[in-house]
Amino acid sequence: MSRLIIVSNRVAPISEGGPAAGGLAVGVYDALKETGGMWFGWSGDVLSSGQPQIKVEERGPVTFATIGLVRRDYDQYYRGFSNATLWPAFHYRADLLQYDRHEFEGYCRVNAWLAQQLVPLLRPDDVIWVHDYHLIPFAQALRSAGVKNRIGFFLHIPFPASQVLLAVPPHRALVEALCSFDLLGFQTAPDLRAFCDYIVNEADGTVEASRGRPTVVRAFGRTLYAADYPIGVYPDEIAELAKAGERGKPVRTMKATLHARKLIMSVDRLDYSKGLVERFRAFERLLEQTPAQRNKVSFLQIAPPTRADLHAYQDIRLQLESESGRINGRFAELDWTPILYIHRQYERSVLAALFRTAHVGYVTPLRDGMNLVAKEYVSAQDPENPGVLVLSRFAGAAQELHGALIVNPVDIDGMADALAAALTMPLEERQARHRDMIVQLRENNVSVWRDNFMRDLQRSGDAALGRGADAAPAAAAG
Ligand code: ADQ
Repeated sequence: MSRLIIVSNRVAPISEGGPAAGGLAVGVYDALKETGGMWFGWSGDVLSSGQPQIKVEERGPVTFATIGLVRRDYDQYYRGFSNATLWPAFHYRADLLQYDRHEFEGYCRVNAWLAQQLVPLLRPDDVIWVHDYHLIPFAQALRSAGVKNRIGFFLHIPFPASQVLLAVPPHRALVEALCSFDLLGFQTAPDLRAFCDYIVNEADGTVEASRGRPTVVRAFGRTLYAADYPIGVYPDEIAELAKAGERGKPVRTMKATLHARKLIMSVDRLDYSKGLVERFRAFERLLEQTPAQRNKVSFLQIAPPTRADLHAYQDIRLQLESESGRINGRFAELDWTPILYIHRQYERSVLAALFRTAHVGYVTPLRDGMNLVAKEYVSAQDPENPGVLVLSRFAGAAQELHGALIVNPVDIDGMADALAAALTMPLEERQARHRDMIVQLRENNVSVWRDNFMRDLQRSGDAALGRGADAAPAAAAG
């Protein structure tokens, strides 16, 4: 069997059950620890002087190969083009997009440099799986260095509609770079459609979709495959963790604080794409419009800050602190604080146990590639007495979790209505909705996600060799 090489911007070795803020780290590590292989990428260190050196470490079945970045590379590649240009644009926030040509050059330069670091570690039959928007030019860079291996790419965030992508000045160079991969994976069918739309209408390419098979894309002189592979979780493992944590200290403390009140719970990285301000306001609207819920429900928002050196992230943090203070000031009583807003990270086991305690999982991003929290919340529930998921239609997870109450995250009244409905939903309906979603989560767990992608990537070399549609591999998930 070929060795699997995972490449992602950040390599985050995570301990079993330990804290891991970031869906990519959770999904990728769960997938890699089963098959074994190598995980290559940035160590997270930023060097103020000296030349970064690659560090190779074996941990069980996984080899971690990591390297630091010098300050200028960090600023241009990571902080600049990846997170101030691509992240907002791909989350439909063209208003927050900043563009600097030097940063784009830095982004391409770092991709080429990282590819050069990887080349000596590669064997001829390795299969390379590159992850996410930081590394769009990575296959192009490997090809320039003479690498002939199969290379796939999975985009964890949404792929935007063409009219939004056109706002990123080097959009054509980016899509051309994507076409150097042998297989492109997207989270959902709408993301795949948006990519195909660009290929046909902006890049003079063609796409050949056939039911149950990856789409064959011909553009920029290459033939490749593209499909949707919704990332999953291991629902039964999460349920076990949640059950085991039920009598643990964090849950006991939480229950003591609640005094039999109901709990609405959200967990996110602190990011403007997660719709936190609108979510706080919808909770306020619930208390405003439904006086019976006052002092009967608390809202726990866990949101550890990320990318704190970017202005947009400092702004959202200030805005949320002001909103939670304002709403608490308006409704709090001596024995009740409506919003508990916490900045720290928790261990996965603690989060799972808290999810099980929560009557409502409140997951309302403005845009999200998938959103694993929605899947983790459902997995952690007690099937005999499950909570209700309130889920944004703009989270990729909404394509699969039809048992959730689906909301538009900018419709404050609509979200307040959904919260009220979730808090009073009869047991039978909660059980039926939960059953429906858990079946879906089991059918499409992380192993299925990885296996479907790997199966199609193994066969995708046929596309690179120009054998075209007849050689298209079997169906992708979802
Ligand atoms: P993220 O934007 O990071 O991931 P998400 O999918 O919700 O979003 O993953 C967050 C993960 O980090 C979850 O597993 C969650 O439990 C964990 N986490 C969050 N806050 C935490 C805290 N305070 N303590 C401990 N753990 C915490 C990106 C895309 C998503 C996509 C994933 C995976 O933006 O759309 O679902 O990749 O593909």
